[in-house]
Amino acid sequence: MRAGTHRFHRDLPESPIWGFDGGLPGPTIEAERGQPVSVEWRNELDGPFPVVVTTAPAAVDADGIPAQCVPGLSGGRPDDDAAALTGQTVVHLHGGLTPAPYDGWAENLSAPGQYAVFHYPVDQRAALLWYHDHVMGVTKFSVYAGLAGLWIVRDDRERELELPEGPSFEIPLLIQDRNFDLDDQGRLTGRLVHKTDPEVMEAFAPFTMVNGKVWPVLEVEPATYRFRVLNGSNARTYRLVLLRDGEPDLGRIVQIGTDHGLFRAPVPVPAGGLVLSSAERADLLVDFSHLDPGTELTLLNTARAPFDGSPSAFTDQEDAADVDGLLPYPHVMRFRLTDGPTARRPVPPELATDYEPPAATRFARVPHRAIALVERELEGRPSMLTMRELAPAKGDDAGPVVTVTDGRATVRYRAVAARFEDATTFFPVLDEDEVWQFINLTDDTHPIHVHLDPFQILARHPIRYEIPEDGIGKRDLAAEIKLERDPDDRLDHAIDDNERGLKDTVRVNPNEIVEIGVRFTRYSGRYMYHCHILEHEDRDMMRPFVTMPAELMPFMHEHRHHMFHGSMTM
Ligand SMILES: [Cu+2]
Repeated sequence: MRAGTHRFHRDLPESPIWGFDGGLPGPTIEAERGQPVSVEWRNELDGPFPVVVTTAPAAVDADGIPAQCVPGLSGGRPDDDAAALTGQTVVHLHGGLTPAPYDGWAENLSAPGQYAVFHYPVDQRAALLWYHDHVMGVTKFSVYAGLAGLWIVRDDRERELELPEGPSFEIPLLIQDRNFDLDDQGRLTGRLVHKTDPEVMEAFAPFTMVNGKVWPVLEVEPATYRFRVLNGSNARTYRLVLLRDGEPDLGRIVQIGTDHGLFRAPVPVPAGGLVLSSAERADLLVDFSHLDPGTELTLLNTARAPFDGSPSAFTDQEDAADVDGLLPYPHVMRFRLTDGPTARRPVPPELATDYEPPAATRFARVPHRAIALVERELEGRPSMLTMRELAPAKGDDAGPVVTVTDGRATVRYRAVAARFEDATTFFPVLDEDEVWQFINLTDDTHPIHVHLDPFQILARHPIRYEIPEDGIGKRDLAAEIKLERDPDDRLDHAIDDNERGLKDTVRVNPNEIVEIGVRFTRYSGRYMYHCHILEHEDRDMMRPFVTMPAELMPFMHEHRHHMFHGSMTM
């Protein structure tokens, strides 16, 4: 990890950045399944922190334009604490089945001049992973400064299917948003700006870049391309629509994989567009054959920010910009057809054979854990977002409780943890199935990422809830949740076809409980799960869990008290 410079657009001056190998994105690492890789992550960062961090004094300017939609500091003061950052790092391989000592625990830091040697077994199916800094409290700044790169795992199954591999027909698309400073004359300086405002604690930057370039053009031949798409933004969720002549042209896209690799069978992308929240991946085959040279296609983002799961309001390209939705420039990139031989590849009808869709019976009687996502508003400071781990309340518990009612049955919970530093309450047993239920009691969609093994999404349930006055305490939580749909709720709470694969990040929408089925394997130790909106993860939507081998559980008996056996909702 080194300081370097990077040109985000040919018309921009060079920007100081921090990057792996001094570049942005970092070098793409390709690894073969079953061939372990060791990386010496050397921290050689120096010089000042390359990003100006600020909070605009007002959410909108005198003309009513949101501060986050324009470059510059919008009258905000540069944050002195961020300017004083010296570059402590710890690298996490997102999606890696990594032993705990090498997983990038957020508090195990390397200072400049120090290094960490991490051993990655790479004993996992082919997938697009990514590595990025994961430092406690300031991941939002170090990833924004450039500390992220791609890691591709290859395996034999993909080769059997003869999927495009490597240049020129397999291309990773790392999508991120960035903002830049202005000089006294109002010209863009290239200096990176991380700007929030009094109403929005996440940075939703106006300029979209792909692989480090703002609004790039990719020349493509009339052939089938494989795009490995990753949303590496701090907070922004994208809903990607491919346009030709201003009309949606999604039919030429087939999705063959997600976070942890191939689906069982290809699926079309959702009619409204491909939704990717922070850290989600999509493996796409796009058929450009039979398009004339010179044809241009545009990739557009139609998702408002902050994202709340609302369906697409997109009608046409001309009015896709939505400044109130913090989307001043919906443009992502363009594809331009060149001359070349037509090379259409058939899409294999059967892809992965190494996993089954989750059977209801498999997960009906296994341990269930419940986590409530809550936002605690604070006077004069940004909100505190936390994940409240819930444990069954005792019958005589008179304290604040969370009740979940499904028809006649009511389950009562008590919040037992809120902040990262609170005592660990989750001790999953290796090689045993579990169900984790994420209960969203906020107005935004949270992409929840679980380290170590992938999971499958079992259900999305619509809910209505009430939180009494002062119901959200520092640790305590009181809420009445009903498993029923609010008549005003516009979300369908469906599991999309392209979410029915092996995932490591799941969108938990407002008014919704998401259930995932997970089984941790192989590695015992201390891991993390968290919201992948980096501004949320840093404050304080992240919690530890400890995986334990079964033979140790008789000696750790009390850890089993924090869960239900069996279902509360199914
Ligand atoms: Cu979040």
